Amino acid sequence: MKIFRNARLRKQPGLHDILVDGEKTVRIAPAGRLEPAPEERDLQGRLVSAPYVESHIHLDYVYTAMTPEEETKSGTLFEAIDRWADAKNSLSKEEIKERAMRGIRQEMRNGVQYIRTHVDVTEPKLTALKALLELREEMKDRLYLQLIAFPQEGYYAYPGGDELVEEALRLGADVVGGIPHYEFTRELGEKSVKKAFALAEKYDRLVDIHCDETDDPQSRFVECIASEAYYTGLGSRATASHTCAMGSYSNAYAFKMMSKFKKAGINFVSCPTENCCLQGRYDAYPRRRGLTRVDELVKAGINVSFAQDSISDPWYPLGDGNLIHQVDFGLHLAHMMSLEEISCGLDFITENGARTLHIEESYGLKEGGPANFIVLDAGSEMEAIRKRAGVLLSVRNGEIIMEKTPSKLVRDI
Ligand code: 17E
Ligand code: FE2
Repeated sequence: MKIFRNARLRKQPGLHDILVDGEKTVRIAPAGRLEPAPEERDLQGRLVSAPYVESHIHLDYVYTAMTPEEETKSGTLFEAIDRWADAKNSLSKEEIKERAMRGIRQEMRNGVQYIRTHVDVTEPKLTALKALLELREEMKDRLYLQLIAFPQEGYYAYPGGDELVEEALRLGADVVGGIPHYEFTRELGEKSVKKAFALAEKYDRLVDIHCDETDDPQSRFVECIASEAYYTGLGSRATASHTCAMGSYSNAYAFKMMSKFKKAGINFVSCPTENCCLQGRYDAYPRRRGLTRVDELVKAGINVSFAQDSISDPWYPLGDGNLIHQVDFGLHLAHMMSLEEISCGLDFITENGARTLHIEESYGLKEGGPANFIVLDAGSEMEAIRKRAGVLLSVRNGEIIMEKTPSKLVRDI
């Protein structure tokens, strides 16, 4: 038995004590009411949250940012995809595992315990997928890792892409991916979305599609995802990632679609730092922000999570796996600055992400649930977001798997 005392819980007044027995959270009581336990720890009023959920990253790409001669010059998505196409065929499984593990460690040091990663399967040997399947198994006690069979170069734009996605599902990928805006035509993009949903039905998997990652307001594959999710009944098992073009749609079209999204029950993932850097590249001023309509989706009651997308790859040279930065950027770029919106900011990287991953049942800090939680270096949600607070402690199945000391002012002004 262990007690973590004086925790500030999200969205609840006062302080609480958390009693852990083995791998489970057995009681959460107002502070001071629980009998002493053999192991105790005073959290001193710090904010406790369910662990962070990384709902969109490319772990096979991390730490591949190019040398200066090779770096992506235009800053656009399409140049980065071309660069990656040149580089990827010579990578070994061991090298991918080593980099992906560095990415995982970086994220876990910042409070992440659940990751959904895209894995590029447009490579004939499926080397990256095999690397990530091994890591999923090796890490399973410490990390929940979900793998997306993601055809970076398309189902059809890459010859045999559709068959490689299916082979990846047979090998054990959890989620079907796609990239309709990269196919040659609207028709082929539509066909790829239909294929993704057909595969999800055939293999009983989730769907998460890179969708409309462009400023082009003509890119409307999000309607195909909503329609397929609705008519197949896959609903909340489906996710549209990026949907940047929604920031450029007319209000009339966006308004029509909001009710369709709601009916279909699909999830959205926005990657604030990545989207604002990759988009707007063909604009002079005024320059678009590149994000989907986060505030409007949230107001319409549609699930949105924020995610990292890249750590140092041809798409984006920065990124540190600390998801509170995505909340900070996302709230700013989406104009979500009311006290209520800021206080709910952590939802984007916790419970909203868990809904997207379809893990709500086992997720969250609750009596009878797994003892998985993190402790932030802040006394409230508002303070956590304002200071972009770090994570000091990560507890998984009752064990402390990561611990940091708070940063300390050694000499004041
Ligand atoms: N691939 C893609 O299509 N879009 C991205 N933002 C990244 C990889 C990082
Ligand atoms: Fe992505």
